[in-house]
Amino acid sequence: METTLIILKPDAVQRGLMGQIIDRFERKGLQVVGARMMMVPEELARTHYAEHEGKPFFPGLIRFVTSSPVLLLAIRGINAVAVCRKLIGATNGGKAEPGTIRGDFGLSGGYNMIHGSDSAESAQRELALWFKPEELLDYKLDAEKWSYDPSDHP
Ligand code: IDP
Ligand code: MG
Repeated sequence: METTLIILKPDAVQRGLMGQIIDRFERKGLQVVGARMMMVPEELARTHYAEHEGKPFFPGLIRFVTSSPVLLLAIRGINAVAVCRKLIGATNGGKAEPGTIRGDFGLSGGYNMIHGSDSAESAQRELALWFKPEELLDYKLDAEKWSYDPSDHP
């Protein structure tokens, strides 16, 4: 089991897409183990996106993610990091495949609605950055026995 960090960015919240996006994860069979809305402090945004510091879009990205509330989600499942990235689709909504979240709901390169950790290491770093340990809940999802074959489990 893997847990990944998802952030519904200000455009998703403002466009009223939170429910539809969460639905994509739930209907896939993934488990929501943490959720919180917040205004993002600039320092936290800079730390989260540190790998992009110095790129031309960086100042606009920081302005964007700090401009209005975001919804943080921690999503758990087998291979959750890769599964979520696949559900999210390519960075630019205009190029993302139909059927993905970005491909179905957006057109923009920057205002692309959602962040998902890109590796298991990023997920660990980012979950620690955004959530307190006690905010990540360990609970049994009863439907899980119908979402996974016993042989799916490592
Ligand atoms: P990702 O979110 O698909 O992992 P990254 O390359 O890690 O994409 O970029 C982080 C975020 O920075 C993107 O989700 C997007 O909001 C923004 N971004 C990336 N590239 C551009 C760009 O070329 N123009 C404007 N914003 C960008
Ligand atoms: Mg990225």
